Amino acid sequence: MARKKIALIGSGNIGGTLAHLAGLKELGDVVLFDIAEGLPQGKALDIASSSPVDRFNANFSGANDYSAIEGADVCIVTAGIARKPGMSRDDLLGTNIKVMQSVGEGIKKHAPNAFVICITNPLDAMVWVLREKCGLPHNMVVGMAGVLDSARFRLFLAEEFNVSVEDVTAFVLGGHGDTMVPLIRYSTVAGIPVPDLIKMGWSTQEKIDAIVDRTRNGGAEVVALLKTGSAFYAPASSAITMAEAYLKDKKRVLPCAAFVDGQYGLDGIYVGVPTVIGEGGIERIVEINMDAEERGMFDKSVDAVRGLIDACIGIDPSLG
Ligand code: A3D
Repeated sequence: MARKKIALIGSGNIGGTLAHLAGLKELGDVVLFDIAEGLPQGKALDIASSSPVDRFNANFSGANDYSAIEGADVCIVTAGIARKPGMSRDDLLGTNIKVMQSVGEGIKKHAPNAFVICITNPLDAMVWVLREKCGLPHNMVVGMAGVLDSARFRLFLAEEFNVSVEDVTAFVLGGHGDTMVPLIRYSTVAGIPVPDLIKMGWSTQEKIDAIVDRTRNGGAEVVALLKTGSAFYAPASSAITMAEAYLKDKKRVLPCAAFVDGQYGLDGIYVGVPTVIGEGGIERIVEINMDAEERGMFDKSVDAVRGLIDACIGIDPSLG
């Protein structure tokens, strides 16, 4: 059986980490693509040189021409610019729309059957633009944000409760930004919902509210510390989890920026919702019950995403 082909479009901090993880997990052969000459080739050679040491079998190559991604099974897109301190994700919009144009055309021509995972920010708007530009079916184009946001939420909850991160599940809905909706009611330690843990005296509402706030600002906290860019280890792990769910038909239930059309009363928008990822790409969108307060937060988040999409159409009227 031929190995799967994974194309990484953008070979910066996240792209390089993705390549390394894809190798370590033997998900397939990896092509790194970037507009910067030498960068994808250098990272490909460096990671390939670690394969005899870490004992994994995968071919790595670097390219500056889209023909190299021909026939890819998975494309993970990180091309564009990342945040620096003081920048919001939305500040990236103008530059990254143009990048999505060329990436979309490259995927359309060379990898029309791929499962495409977008990471470029501002995420919910960029995955929408990328889908418009590449024209692939909506179920095959998805944005990575919820896996990362819920991982941050899980980490902070595990630290608060002094339990293993493995036993904490956490739930995050909505857009990837300050309006994201971490849902306490659906977050658990080994099945025990967080509100029950508060009643059991494991924490207080105030402390959990502070954790929700920290989760919403988790990306900015890393940006402020790094000073030269944004988070890349956890974003790469999160996207690899999604790619693996697709390649191995795992039917994982993962929160992703998926195209929602009808569900949640929404009409054709990319936003963070629980999904099932398997060989069919986004096979299902899971519709959960929200109380009035949760729905209010979700609607606010959806409005913020719509605002970004309108801004994209303002910059590139062909998107309208
Ligand atoms: P960085 O290390 O700067 O890498 C980006 C790469 O894209 C660079 O190597 C560029 O040369 C390359 N590039 C620029 N324009 C093009 C183009 N037209 N075609 C191909 N390659 C191009 O950034 P990064 O890897 O740290 O982050 C990548 C993106 O992910 C940024 O937009 C971040 O904001 C975003 N990001 C998203 C999340 C989410 O949770 C959604 C988290 C962290 C970062």
